[in-house]
Amino acid sequence: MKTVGPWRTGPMLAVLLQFLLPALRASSTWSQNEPRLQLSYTEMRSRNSSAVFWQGGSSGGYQTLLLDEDRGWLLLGGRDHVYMLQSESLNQPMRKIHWPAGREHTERCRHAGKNLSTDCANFVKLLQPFNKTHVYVCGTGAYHPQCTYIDLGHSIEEPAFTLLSHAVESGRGKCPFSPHESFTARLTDGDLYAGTSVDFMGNNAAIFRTSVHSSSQHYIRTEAYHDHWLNEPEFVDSYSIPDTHSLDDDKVYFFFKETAVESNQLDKRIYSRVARVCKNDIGGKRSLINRWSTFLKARLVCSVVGPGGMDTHFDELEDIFLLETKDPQNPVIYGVFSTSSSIFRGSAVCVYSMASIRAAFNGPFAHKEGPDYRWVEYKGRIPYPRPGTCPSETYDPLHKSTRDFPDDVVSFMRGHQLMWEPVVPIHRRPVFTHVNVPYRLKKLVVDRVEAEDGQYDVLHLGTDDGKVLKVVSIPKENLETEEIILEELNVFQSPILSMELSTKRQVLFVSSDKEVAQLPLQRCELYGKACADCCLARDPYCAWNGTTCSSYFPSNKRRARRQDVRYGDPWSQCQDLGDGFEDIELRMIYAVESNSTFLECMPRSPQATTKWVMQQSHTQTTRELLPGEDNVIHTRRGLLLQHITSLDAGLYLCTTHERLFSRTLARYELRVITEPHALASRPATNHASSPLSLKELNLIGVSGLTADEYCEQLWYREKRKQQKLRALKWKQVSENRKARVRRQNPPYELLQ
Ligand SMILES: *[C@@H]1O[C@H](CO)[C@@H](O)[C@H](O)[C@H]1NC(C)=O
Ligand SMILES: *[C@@H]1O[C@H](CO)[C@@H](O)[C@H](O)[C@H]1NC(C)=O
Ligand SMILES: *[C@@H]1O[C@H](CO)[C@@H](O)[C@H](O)[C@H]1NC(C)=O
Ligand SMILES: *[C@@H]1O[C@H](CO)[C@@H](O)[C@H](O)[C@H]1NC(C)=O
Ligand SMILES: CC(=O)N[C@H]1CO[C@H](CO)[C@@H](O)[C@@H]1O
Repeated sequence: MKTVGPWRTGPMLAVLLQFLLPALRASSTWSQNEPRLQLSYTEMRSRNSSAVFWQGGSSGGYQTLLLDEDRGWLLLGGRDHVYMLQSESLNQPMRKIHWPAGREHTERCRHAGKNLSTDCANFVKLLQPFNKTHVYVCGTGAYHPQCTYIDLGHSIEEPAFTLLSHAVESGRGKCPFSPHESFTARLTDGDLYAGTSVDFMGNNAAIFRTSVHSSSQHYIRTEAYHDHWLNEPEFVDSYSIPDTHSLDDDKVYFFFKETAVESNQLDKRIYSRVARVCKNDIGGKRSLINRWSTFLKARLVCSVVGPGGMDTHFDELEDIFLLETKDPQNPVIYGVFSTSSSIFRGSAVCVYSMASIRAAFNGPFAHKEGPDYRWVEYKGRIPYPRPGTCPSETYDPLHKSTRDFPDDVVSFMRGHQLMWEPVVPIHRRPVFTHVNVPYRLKKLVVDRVEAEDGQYDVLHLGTDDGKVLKVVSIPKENLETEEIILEELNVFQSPILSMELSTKRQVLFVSSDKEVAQLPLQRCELYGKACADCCLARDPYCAWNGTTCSSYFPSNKRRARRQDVRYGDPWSQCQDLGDGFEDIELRMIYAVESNSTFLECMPRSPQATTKWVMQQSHTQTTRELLPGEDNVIHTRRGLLLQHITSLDAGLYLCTTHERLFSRTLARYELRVITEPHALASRPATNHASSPLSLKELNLIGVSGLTADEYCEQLWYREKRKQQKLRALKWKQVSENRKARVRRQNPPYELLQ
């Protein structure tokens, strides 16, 4: 879409609209629920967010994290440096290694027109465990990639943490030249599997296997410059996953996006892919020498069905998380995707089973044929052994290695890398969609959490504007899911580049270019001080323990812990639901006729709706104040009454409603003063609430402000005043408490 000339605008627009309209239409029906808890950038840095920030290194470029759960280390790769932090707390002393690029490479990089500070340095892109004592590390080396080992030693307390500078080797095929290139690599059994480019310009990208432990220069790769192998790929992730009980069947899976050869569109379309190779692939004998002879790829689909039956695709893979299960052959694959469109912004999370991925690779091949040379399902003869099968002596003694494959298998592999069937997500739809927001989801980790009523996969999502979202997707009866955004944390002001989850320490590490943050997985106490708040939040990490909302451990005594993730029903969980009302005192408000006043009532959760009920003094009739009535404006923070008349005098009750639960938040008695001087002679009141002063009343009714600005002003004024009064009132409230009748049945009796 970037390169469209004006002459193509017509058809382009048509294509675009055809693609976009169902999505836009659908988006209005998607629930864009508000996060239960939202912490701003400043709040995140206040003490009660319990986040720890690390800016200890000045190098920046923190793209790479490696967590060692057992030894409590967090390795961090930056510009010209590797840091060793303590995963217990980032505040503890750190160690660092300085590993710059060679001077001649820095010079050459600069002469080639690259930027000294953002390009021509050694950006550490890879940190992979090698053996018990060593970590394999690669950096871009000012467009001259290099790799070596870091020796951690045997001691946990006194780690060696030294770079083996004598063992530095070329990083070609292991690490990209550019620090900005998306890249993946996985070290397994002494071999490094990498998706990277091997040239200065980044044009020659491939999936490589290079040997790390031997000095051999041997490598194997995808064919260069053949767009049906790989077409402008952007690599995302890679994993080694066993396929059967036989080691011979072990495969490495790659996740990436690329320009789709098969899409047949006027414009370039990006598709997401999963590809795989056999670990024991050593290439062909007469053909495909040093090339994969088992490389296959399939499209990874993440889409929602629009109202017209047309799918909206989230085509651009951003990140993959592999959730391990008891069965090593069948981890659960989580992917986060975004839309390709620059107009319609949206992201989605889809979940794939290994079974569906294997099904695609065992299904039909795709093939380009026919007079119009289109991609179709291949229906011809498939040679034996089936292309993509790993050679295994037990399976067929004639095929000990890929070099023993018959010629027809090898030549079939040359022309058939793409599978016909795509991989579809579990339940054929995303578990989470997030559209029409000004940011994209970029990173994801998933935590499988034991809750009182079952297991939940909690998603921690990093955005391109520095937020971390915590989301839980709750299955409902009809295969639908309910998506709840539990938290939105504004951690950084720049994109999240990397995330690591420590289940052992129950923290999440996230990095941006300049900083690293350590975030506890829960902030239960911020959901509220009542059992109902805790329960309504539906956070699998949190439960009501009788006194506070605090983190839930399944091992705790069951009865004492109150949690209901599935339904979030306080009636079933919380005993003392009168808690809200007992402390709600009746506040007296005076207003001058024909002026305005504001009654504050702020719901404790953004997911709650507010209702106002009023009992008129004159008539004693009770009615609900509906939005759209003449002189009332409902705002998120309360009720604005304009052009007050004596008919507005009376009792006002604010209740909030969330699913089946409702509670009272505020009660007011509004008295209307017809003559301002009456204020002076007004008899002293015993009431806790003090009336507005004449000066304050003068401020009300100001014109020239928008309703919002006006409310904002009133709200802050009211808030300041309330804070002053609170201390005083509290004393009175406790004195009056005994005398107060406890009401059980809201709402109308509560008005007195
Ligand atoms: C954090 O604590 C401060 C004072 O200790 C308080 O004013 C603020 O409301 C708290 N923030 C949250 C989100 O609870
Ligand atoms: C290099 O990049 C930095 C940061 O983007 C910028 O401030 C600087 O001007 C650039 N230098 C050159 C020589 O382009
Ligand atoms: C780990 O690998 C390094 C680098 O090859 C080697 O020097 C070291 O002896 C190995 N350590 C163990 C425990 O195998
Ligand atoms: C509930 O949790 C809080 C905070 O963790 C703790 O202070 C309190 O003692 C706990 N109460 C009970 C009854 O366990
Ligand atoms: C007593 C009081 O505040 N009166 C004000 C009501 O509003 C008008 C303007 O709308 C002001 O002029 C009054 O002073």
